[in-house]
Amino acid sequence: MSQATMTAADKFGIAFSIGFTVALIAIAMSFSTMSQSPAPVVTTPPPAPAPAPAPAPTPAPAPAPIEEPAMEEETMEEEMVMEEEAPVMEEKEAAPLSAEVSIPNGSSLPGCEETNECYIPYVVTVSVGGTVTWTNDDTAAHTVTSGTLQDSESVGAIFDSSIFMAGKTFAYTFDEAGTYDYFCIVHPWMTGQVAVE
Ligand SMILES: [Cu+2]
Repeated sequence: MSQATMTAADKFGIAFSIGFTVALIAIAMSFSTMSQSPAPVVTTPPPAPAPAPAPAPTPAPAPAPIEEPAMEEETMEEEMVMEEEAPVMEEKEAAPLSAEVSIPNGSSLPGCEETNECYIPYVVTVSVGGTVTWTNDDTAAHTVTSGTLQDSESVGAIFDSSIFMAGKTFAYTFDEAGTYDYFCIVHPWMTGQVAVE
């Protein structure tokens, strides 16, 4: 039997086979689709924790104004204060090693004692070891006698020039500190002092 002579039954059988196969495939495909239909449960991962908000950038503090000039001024003020507070050395002028006293003209008459001008200066100062020189600038004779007339024992106890004439001088060196009174024996109102420091 040749292909040209296939019977109708044969043709039907072939067609049926093809159709059946196609149907099976279609069903199979549908099944596979159905089996896949339930969408796989997609487990959504927990949302990633939101990143911690970045700390707001704190604005940089404005730069402090430069105060160096002020500091320099303060330093200068401190230095000035220190200079002001520096102890000032008060140097007391040392007494001289020599001094002069004048017996002025007219001292032989009372009255010069009213202004302490019978010996000028009335108080003469020298240092220990210093020498005082008296000059008779009057026309009369005088003395330079230690002590006071009121204390007879003191009269001339330390020094006494005795009478010396006009234009003459008398000198005495003092080796001990103290205040020495003296006067003129001829004119007892004439008094003076020597201060030895
Ligand atoms: Cu005198």
